[in-house]
Amino acid sequence: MDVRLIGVPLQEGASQLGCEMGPSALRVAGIARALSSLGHTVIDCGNVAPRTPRPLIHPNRAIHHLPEIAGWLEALSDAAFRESDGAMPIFLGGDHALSAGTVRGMAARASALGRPLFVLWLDAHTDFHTLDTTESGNLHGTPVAYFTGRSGFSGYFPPVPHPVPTENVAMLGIRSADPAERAAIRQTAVAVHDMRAVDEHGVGVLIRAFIEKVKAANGLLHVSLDVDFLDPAIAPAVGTTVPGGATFREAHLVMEMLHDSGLVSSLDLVELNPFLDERGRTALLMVDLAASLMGRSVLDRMTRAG
Ligand code: HAR
Ligand code: MN
Ligand code: MN
Ligand code: MN
Repeated sequence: MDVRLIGVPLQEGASQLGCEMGPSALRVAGIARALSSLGHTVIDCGNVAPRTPRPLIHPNRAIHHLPEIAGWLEALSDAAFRESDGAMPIFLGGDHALSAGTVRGMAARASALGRPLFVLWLDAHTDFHTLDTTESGNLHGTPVAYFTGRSGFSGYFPPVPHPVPTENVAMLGIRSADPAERAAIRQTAVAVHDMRAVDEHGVGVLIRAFIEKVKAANGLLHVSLDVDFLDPAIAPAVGTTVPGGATFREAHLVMEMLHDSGLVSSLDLVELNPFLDERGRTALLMVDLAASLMGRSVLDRMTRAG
């Protein structure tokens, strides 16, 4: 497979500084080597540069860095569309606000191919705030509401010509949602699998059902992996840790099943804050998970560890 690595040194969507270093840490952790050793052709496209911000003032005064994020989204959407032409883009984040742009671009790609886009959101958080409902004002809490076409973004973020239908979105690992997000998401068809569902059914059952749905619709599948999907004990390098996350085994199983499905068109690796890491272990784990998604088997992993 042709793989394109696209660095997104965006940090203004999060409250804590440091995600800007995420693309470098993923590169240092060996993402290009890990994927090319699996037989993929890997091109590192370097980092995306944001558009020059234009002044934007929103009545919700809590919002931080609205002009900067809006400038990123146009550039990211273009990059996603361009680099998904016969290739698989992997976005090296960068905070989760970047997914507003990458999913917008992939939705344009899916539309050009005449296929529906599906999104798997692996996260502790639902990221379903609108510009009106966010109380923290941190825009990494808004991408899913944006790319599913909720109102309240127009005039601020780029228009959404191809909103992802909410029935095409599944979330896994959820254990933190603000009251406004809960109320809004209940009105939608988003499949929200929280950690209770994971405990009760296991990730295998939940992921298999979603994969079957994507397969039946001949869809493209965009996967968005937030570091805080993982338990903080194995992935400390994130500004918004929430206890009780996915284990090493659960996360790898998800990646392996996604690989077997052959449906994944694009991937975000987001929220890695190397400033908070311990000797690079979170960056290495994210690379390891990306390699599982791209076809590394358990036997390969055992060989490497041994
Ligand atoms: N819902 C909270 C807020 O809007 C926390 C959002 C945190 N988001 C991320 N990405 N870390 O999932 O502030
Ligand atoms: Mn700030
Ligand atoms: Mn997130
Ligand atoms: Mn999160």
